[in-house]
Amino acid sequence: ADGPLRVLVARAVFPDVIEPLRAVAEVETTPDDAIATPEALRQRLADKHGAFITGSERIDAALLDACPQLLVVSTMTVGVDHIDLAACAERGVTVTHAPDVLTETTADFGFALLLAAARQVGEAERYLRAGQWKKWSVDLFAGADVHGATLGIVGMGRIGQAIARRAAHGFNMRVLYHNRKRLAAHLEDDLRASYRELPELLCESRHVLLALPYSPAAYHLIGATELAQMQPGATLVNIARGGVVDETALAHALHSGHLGAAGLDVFEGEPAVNPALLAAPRLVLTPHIASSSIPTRRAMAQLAVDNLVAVLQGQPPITPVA
Ligand code: 8YV
Repeated sequence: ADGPLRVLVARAVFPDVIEPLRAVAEVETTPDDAIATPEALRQRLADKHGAFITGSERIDAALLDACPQLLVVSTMTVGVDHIDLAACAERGVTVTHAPDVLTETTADFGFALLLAAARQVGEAERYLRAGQWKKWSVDLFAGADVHGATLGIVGMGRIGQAIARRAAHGFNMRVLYHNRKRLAAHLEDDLRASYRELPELLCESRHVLLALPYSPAAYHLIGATELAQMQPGATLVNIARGGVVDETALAHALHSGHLGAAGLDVFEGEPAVNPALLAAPRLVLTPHIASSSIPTRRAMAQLAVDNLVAVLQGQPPITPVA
């Protein structure tokens, strides 16, 4: 490219992590609210060669056509469902993401949501804060056990496997999994996990945790039919993407009492949350924070920066999207 390379950092991110970018490009940083609309992103990105984005910025064909100099899009997320990969490939735009660095932190949070849902941590805390705790009783917030129960994991990638390890080795759980591809036998042995088709997994599991990447094929993978296949009193946890679950059907399954509890970190219209979910009982809701520990968010940003620096210097990306 002629003249200096230019990079947009589309979010307020750790300034010290961004700093090395300045050695290879002119860096435009943006306050968090500056790119609230696709039009604002398009304007800021129009003359750039590189983009540092998060899961909130949508990269589609129309945007790419407005950014003819763009060489590389680096997202600090593992999920890439916000990026039109085919449109990037057609235009020769390299796409990198941030796998591995968030796996353990995200798996921790999957367990946090599972435990919080099964043991009604959110509702119990609200009850106490509301001054409703007048006496102890035997069945006060009596929930389901997590340890020793059967956990069904849908999506056995890096994060699913990290959850399986915690479940089998730390909580003595029986682990079932469903995945597009079966794992190698030695990996199944190591994880103590057994493959199931989705309907069998749903009906055999006390707790079901969703950790699959989003694709159009995963849209409402868990709907009314699948919820009905789950055990009475079962728990559903979603740390994947909101679109995987039919939220209205989930709210029904909680209201009817068929489902024991649920925990959601992701929502179809996030940051807007379906009012049916807000009104549903025994449901723990968090604002897409499964990867949000300080060290991990720094590591995600660092990897996104390292990828940008590599590509802008003409080197191969460290973690390209396959
Ligand atoms: C992000 C995520 O925090 O990496 C992912 O795919 O979902 C999270 O780690 C989220 O996308 C916000 O940018």
